[in-house]
Amino acid sequence: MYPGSDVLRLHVPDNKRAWNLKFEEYYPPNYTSSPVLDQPVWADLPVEKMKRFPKYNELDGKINRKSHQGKYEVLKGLPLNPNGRSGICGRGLLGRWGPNHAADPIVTRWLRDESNKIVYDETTNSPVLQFVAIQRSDSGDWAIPGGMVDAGEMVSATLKREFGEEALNSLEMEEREKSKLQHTINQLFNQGTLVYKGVVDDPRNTDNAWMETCAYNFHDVTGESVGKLQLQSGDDASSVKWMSISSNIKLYANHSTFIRKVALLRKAHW
Ligand code: RP5
Repeated sequence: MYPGSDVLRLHVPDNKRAWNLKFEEYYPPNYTSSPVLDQPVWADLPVEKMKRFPKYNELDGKINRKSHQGKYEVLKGLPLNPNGRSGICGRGLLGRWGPNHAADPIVTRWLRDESNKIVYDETTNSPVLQFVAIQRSDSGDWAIPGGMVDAGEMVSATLKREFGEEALNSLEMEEREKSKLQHTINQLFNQGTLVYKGVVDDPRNTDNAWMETCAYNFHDVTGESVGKLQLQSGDDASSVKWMSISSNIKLYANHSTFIRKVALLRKAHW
């Protein structure tokens, strides 16, 4: 079932997923949700209302329609998901035809005991890393506090903005408090490590609209910077916490694959 709807995806066997594989009986349902059809600023027009097709695979004015995964195909004016058939066409809950760009900040610190010593996992003998996780209010899943890159916005700005809004509730802060926080975030977010760039296996993806992200790790080595901040959920997050990283964590979409990369990078327990 497509999220937030009663539209059922058409089953796509693994051996028919790629667009170049023949699948003659492929007639997926066409669905675009009403919030998207209401034409908010973050959404494109329906194809029938367009004066021209978007400039796919290019920077289209301020809108980035390039994929991190290279050039994608366009069929009869509609872009095709680089990961193949999804069992549904249209845009679903996504605003843009083609890639919908997001950014994911993975903020980490070491798990420490009362005497401030780093905790090691007994089975792997590796230090335990924690990351700031939010609970999404749409699906209830725990996730990285990522968000959409606004038209014309730099990814580095999205990473800070989304972390502030979702994990620290910056939208509801007084100006003075906000600028103090901004300073701490700026310092930590100055040096990030890219851990993933590409399509997200997001439940909202369709044949013609899909999520892509840049996920960066920001590691607070001493635990004295962001590691000490008071977390408070805001915007479209209903909860926030430091989550200990291990192979048992269940997260939204394929976020746990990004977290695994961070664990490997930091030589932490997984
Ligand atoms: C995921 O959706 C991305 O990885 C990012 O975490 C998130 C962005 O969408 P919203 O949280 O803004 O809905 O695909």
